[in-house]
Amino acid sequence: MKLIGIEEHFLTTEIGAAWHAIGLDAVDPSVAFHAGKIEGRLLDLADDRLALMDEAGLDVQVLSLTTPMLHDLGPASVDLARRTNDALAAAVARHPTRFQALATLPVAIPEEAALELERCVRTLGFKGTMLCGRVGDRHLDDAAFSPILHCAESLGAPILLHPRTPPAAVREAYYSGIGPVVDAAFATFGLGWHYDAGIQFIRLVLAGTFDRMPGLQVILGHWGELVLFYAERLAAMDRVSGLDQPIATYLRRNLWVTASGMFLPHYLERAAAIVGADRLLFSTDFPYQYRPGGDARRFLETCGLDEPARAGFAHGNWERLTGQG
Ligand code: GRE
Ligand code: ZN
Repeated sequence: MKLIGIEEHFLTTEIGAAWHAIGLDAVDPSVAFHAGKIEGRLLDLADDRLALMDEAGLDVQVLSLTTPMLHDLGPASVDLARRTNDALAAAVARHPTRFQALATLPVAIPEEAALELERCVRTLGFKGTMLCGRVGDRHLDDAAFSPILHCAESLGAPILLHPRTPPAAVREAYYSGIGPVVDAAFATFGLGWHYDAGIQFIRLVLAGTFDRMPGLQVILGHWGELVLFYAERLAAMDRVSGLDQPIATYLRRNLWVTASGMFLPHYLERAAAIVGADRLLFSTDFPYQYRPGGDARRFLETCGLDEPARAGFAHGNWERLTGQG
């Protein structure tokens, strides 16, 4: 059975250098997570990556830039995004059966970002885009970003809404004072990232984004970035939300959920109960969750879904979402 991973990351030396040039390593601990062996794996878009995919049993990687993307890079990100997307398109062209692509956007300049998304999907054949939530102190539901969301909706291009490190004031208030190393982990992969991404999605719902753009499709990683677990509490806001639909409706109509390398059948079961098994997408979150021994393929085989749902999870749901095949 064909297995497609839809959250699989890369980095370029140019973007790594641009992060360092603005001192992002001092502000965002996630930059340090991309160093050493991980960096080597992020930078490679050729044989080494293909060998690790073979080992994991992954046929296709849908490639996206790693966090925090270009969110902090300002106007320079316009040209940087174009160069990054062109380089990614060349890698996909070299291995068209093994790689697909999500666009890297200059989100801080939303009109340019919308144009670049259109170029990537229409001209380069990309399948959608990834965004890392807020840009500076503006959340994704800010009217400034509506050109990007409208463009994604009209192209039928999904948005993978990825975690990023919470803003400094939130880190200071909630994720500090235990010890520098633990604080950084707590604010990022330990918990902070996941609240951040989940909250960005719920903000889009509550701001009426999906009433204005009923066709917009968003993907959350890590089985729904915490918010799905609390679907019943979220639904209690229906009485006050003023939205066209109950919140549960947006979860079944506008949301898709991916594994991000968390190979846990109970999480899958919970996500399927909320969004539907036909909205589950496979991913390994390469290279961060890479473990030797072929566990990606093994999870597919032991995940508890029946055969048709398993085929959807492995490839069919992604192909349907992105109009392939
Ligand atoms: C991710 O992209 O999900 C990620 C990182 C760095 C460390 C762990 C992780 O970017 O899951
Ligand atoms: Zn990721």
